[in-house]
Amino acid sequence: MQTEIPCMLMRGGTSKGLYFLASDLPEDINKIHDVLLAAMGSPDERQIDGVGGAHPLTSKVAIVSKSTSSDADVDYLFMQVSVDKAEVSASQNCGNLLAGVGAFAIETGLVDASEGSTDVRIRMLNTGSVTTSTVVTQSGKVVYEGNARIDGVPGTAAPVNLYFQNIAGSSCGSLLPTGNPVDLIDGFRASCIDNGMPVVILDANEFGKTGYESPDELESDLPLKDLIEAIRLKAGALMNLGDVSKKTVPKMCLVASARNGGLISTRNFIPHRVHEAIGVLGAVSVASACIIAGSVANSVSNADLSPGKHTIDVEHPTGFFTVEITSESIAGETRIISSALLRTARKIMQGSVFIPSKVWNPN
Ligand code: NQM
Repeated sequence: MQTEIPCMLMRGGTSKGLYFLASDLPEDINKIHDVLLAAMGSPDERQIDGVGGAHPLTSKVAIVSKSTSSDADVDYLFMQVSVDKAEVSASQNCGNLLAGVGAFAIETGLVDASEGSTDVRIRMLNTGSVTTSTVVTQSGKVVYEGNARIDGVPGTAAPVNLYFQNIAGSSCGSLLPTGNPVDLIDGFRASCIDNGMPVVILDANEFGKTGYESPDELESDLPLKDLIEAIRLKAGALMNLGDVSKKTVPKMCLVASARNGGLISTRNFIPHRVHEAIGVLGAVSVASACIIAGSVANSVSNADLSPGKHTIDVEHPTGFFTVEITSESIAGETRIISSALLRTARKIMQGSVFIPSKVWNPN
């Protein structure tokens, strides 16, 4: 016997995952974990017995429901399903899967489509922040085709515009959770920042790296990975995240001078595999760090520190991620007001995922 659960497989930005209505899943969180592990085929390096794509970027889940809050239309809970471990974590947001949430909400009737475009206000339950996602819609339906292009995804698609306000300290309590633009951890300069995603920014050169290595090259450097993980565990505690040994945050970002016309070059450990591009809120945090005096990102990029609107091109292994950041300066301290960026998303499959009924049998 198998249990059949309705869902959609969608690409959100440069990631891919299953999108569920919360009402189609169990209420108990531990049961939800079991269901998601079975749906994705974890734990198994190949995820051969499920729909997971054998990489953290394709082993993601969005759980969506009508919002219980008056400032949002829908609630979105993000779950990272480990590939090779029986672990499911809600310790982080995911801005890439977020790009598909507006479309999913319209497709499932949680939000009515307007003519031309529809603004969907999404509460990210992982941190409580609200974002506005603008989705192209026509005649009551989501439009997926269009001319928008994002690096890391072949071809073009309809644009999804994401707008974030007041997301500083969403997981750690403040933009600079250690109180400093730079700390020394294990002898390395580290900028700990949270503007939507806790990220530790490190200068690649201090680790004997150019910062332009491929994800494969960095992943096969085991001493480097051990060194970065040791710093991560210490940084997690300093960033008010507690013991992060089983959490997917903070992310670890090696930065170097831009070399393709952007402002800064990045390689991101998320936290154990290396991203083929960069996460959405990860990019927002790195871009924010660029305009903070004294940070590693600022010294490497030499960014303009003046308050106002900055368009920041963050380079990554497969191109650029452009973030528009608006900041102000209060008593000499930089405050990030909002950020805006472009993503695309696409419904790939709609149907049911089947899991063994011994995992969950609602009947
Ligand atoms: O930072 C990968 C992704 C992400 C997260 C990760 C993301 C974000 O690319 O908002 O999108 O860092 O785990 O999906």
